[in-house]
Amino acid sequence: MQRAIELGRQARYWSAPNPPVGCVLVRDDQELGAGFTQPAGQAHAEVMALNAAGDATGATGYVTLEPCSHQGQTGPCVSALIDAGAARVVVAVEDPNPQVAGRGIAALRAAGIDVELGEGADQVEADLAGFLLRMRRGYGRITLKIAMSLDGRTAMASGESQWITGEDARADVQRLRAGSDLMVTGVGTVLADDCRLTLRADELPLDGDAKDRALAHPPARMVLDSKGRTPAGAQILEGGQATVVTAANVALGETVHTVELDADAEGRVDIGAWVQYLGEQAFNDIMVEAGPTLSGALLRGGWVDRLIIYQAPKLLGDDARAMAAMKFSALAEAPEFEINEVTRIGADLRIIAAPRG
Ligand code: AOF
Ligand code: ZN
Repeated sequence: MQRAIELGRQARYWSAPNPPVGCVLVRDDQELGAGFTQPAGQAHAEVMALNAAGDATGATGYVTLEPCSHQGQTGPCVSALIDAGAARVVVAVEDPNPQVAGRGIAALRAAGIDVELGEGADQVEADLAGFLLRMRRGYGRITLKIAMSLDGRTAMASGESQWITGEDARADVQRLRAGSDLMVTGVGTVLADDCRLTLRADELPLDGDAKDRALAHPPARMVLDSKGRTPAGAQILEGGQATVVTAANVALGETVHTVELDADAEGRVDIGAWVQYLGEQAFNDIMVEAGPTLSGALLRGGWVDRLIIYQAPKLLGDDARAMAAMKFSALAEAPEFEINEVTRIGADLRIIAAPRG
């Protein structure tokens, strides 16, 4: 299973919206074949492993996610495993996709195959978090990434913010972007930084095949821009790939992919409507890199599943901008987080936290 988990991780930069699954086929302690999920619409992990194995009669299959039972863009993996003569299948996590949801395991058992569930489940729950959340609640994982100073500031009063953190932290962000399906920012950041939210081949700290897979499947990009203020010449619009989400009928030009969603009481894009749209678009991992307005709206509304903070050993002073527009009058109102990981990245710290409770 550990090897299947490692294989699944090799699919993480390119399988979306399909989850990155790994599979190993074993007989008499010999590996017969192994594989991981190919890009959407192509072979699943089990099919890759079966193709590599040739004959799998009497084999045990280790799979990180319950094999699919449905005819999707590819044929059901359970049929492939049954036809190949597998004797036993060890599954880490049940697939919450309503088209599968236990039916894969039931079909294997009905065909006389022994099925074990749960080995490696904790690791796979973490690796497939975005996909599993989307299937269980309707939209994927929302990660908010912030680069800040030791005193919690994210830009000077002038808006200057390039760069607070060092080169290593920025390279780490490139890797996080590669593992996301969608990058999101607010129009304020587009106006202040003219950000692109792209992957940069020369800055991406991956090698060989992993780098090729990441660059072949870069994340989609999106600007939340309620009133349609994104300038026609903004770098993020170059190439016509980015989506601009507005809360009003605004014309941004024929080449700009614009989506109009419901407005909230303040005339801003309603976050609930936006999140529903993200679910419809099947994004598993959504990463937000934004200024205090959008970051504040997401944090205040409790929409952030994961906070990734890069903290640089600098002090920007109290004229500098806070990470999120929020006001509380008592300590009891302050949102609380649990820190899951602290890592040194070059001269900076990376803190990964999740809302408490
Ligand atoms: C598997 N093995 O490696 C993966 C699975 O549209 P399709 O046919 O590609 O099916 C996509 C669904 O299949 C996806 O939503 C998820 O439920 C499952 N992913 N299943 O047996 C795999 N990646
Ligand atoms: Zn499948």
